[in-house]
Amino acid sequence: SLWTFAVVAALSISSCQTPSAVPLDEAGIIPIPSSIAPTSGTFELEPSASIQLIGSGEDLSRVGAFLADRLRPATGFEIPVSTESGDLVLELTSGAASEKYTVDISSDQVKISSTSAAGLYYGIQTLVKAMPVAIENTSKVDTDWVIGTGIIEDQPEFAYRGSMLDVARHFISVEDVKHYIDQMGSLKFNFLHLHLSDDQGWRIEIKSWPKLTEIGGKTEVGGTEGGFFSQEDYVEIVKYASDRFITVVPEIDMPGHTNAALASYAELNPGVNLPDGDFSTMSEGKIDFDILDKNPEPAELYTGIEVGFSTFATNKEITYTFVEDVIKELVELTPGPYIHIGGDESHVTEKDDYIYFVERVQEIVTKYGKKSIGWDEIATAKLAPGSVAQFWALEENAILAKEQGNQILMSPAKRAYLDMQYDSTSRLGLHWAAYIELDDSYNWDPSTYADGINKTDILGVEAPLWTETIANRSDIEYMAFPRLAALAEVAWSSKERRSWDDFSKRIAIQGKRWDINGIEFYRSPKVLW
Ligand code: TNX
Repeated sequence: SLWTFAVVAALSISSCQTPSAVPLDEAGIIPIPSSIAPTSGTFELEPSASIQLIGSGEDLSRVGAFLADRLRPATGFEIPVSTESGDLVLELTSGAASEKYTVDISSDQVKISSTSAAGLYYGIQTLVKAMPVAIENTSKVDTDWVIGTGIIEDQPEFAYRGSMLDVARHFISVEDVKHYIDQMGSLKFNFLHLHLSDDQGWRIEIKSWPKLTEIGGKTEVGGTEGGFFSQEDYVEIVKYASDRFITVVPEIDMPGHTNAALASYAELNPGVNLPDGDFSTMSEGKIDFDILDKNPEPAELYTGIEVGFSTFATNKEITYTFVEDVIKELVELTPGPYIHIGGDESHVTEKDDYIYFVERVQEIVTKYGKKSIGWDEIATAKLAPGSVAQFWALEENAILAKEQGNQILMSPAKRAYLDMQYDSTSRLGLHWAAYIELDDSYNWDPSTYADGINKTDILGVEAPLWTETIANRSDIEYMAFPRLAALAEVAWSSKERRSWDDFSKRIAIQGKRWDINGIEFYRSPKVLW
């Protein structure tokens, strides 16, 4: 009949056409780019596809190889990389290096351009998120690799976009750190802060003070076996991160949060504390000054989750010898500009002693050519030029930093802490700061969050994952995802471009990617997954 003919004709016409693509602005790109201008065509990645590099340098070849490696497993295509004309073009343009990039998708070519390799890398991440989610598969999928045409222009809102892993409360293996770095890279984060020491564990080998890891690295929260990174492990992490344009910031938390070091070396302990002016109980009313010089007992290893009970002896030279040795070794392994000196919750350090300590430690960091980052309390001391205060709790400390002409890294515990429970039923996490549902981690603006702290005072945004309740990869994934993606967008995208309604749709697409990646993310009830 005529009707059958019409149906058959319609079917055969549609099967002859190029497969349709999702328009670029509905593809689910996270973080949302500065601008997306979709056009109505499609680009299809064919089995013969190749990558063309325009420009020169090792970094360019590296991102070329990265793109090919990213596309090969799921497509099964060969995807050679060369300077010959190709379907996927990576162009390093001249000009001052910036993270800004353009992705120009026409029906016969995709061109990513930037003045830096980092920018090209971000363009690659955007392109991958514009492709069908099947690209996440690690083995060949038979499908049409089609994307919508158009132009994407993009650049980050903040220079520092970070996440922190607390490898001290529970040790995290090199393999799991790398897995986390992969996700960070795909979300355009550029700083990984490693919290390498705390009361419950010392996690980085220091050759001049070997007992730190021999003793202080043994245990972790709950009394299970701890662990530590050898210097080779640490270098491997630094390299893996740097290949993804991520800079490692190592933290040695001090003078509080130091029980593991105090258990390893008795001489770092404050020892006998004479109450000011009250020596009446000393033998025959005479002060036995000898006792002040005697080595105190080492602290006991600690596997609980209380904070604020430990402190280095801030008045002994040995402490500064120790700190200098540690910083010196760390600096040799750390190409990035920052050393994080902790400084939080030093509740048993006298205020004056705390200030003296923080100022001296900053001097050591400066002497070795690096800048200090510290938790916001360090702003109660005199900050060295270029030191950064990491805001987590107290606005007044952020103001102190600003008044000294120093920048602030925004990690408000009520929004940016990945260890906070989503709600009272979350199987892991703490809730001393807040319950943080996905929309809470998304709906805030770093530039207006703290009174008196404006965009120009802010270096960037960091999402810390404390691990008191988090013991393995599955726990990390449940707490970090999907919130890490929300915080990536807070750090990268402008306030004008961000909208929860739109993000909630894009994160559902990201969820399909995570499912393919085997990432056990939290299925927030705020999203139609
Ligand atoms: C406070 S935030 C801490 C950490 C804990 C965290 C748990 C900060 C600078 N200090 O020692 O792990 O709360 O949420």
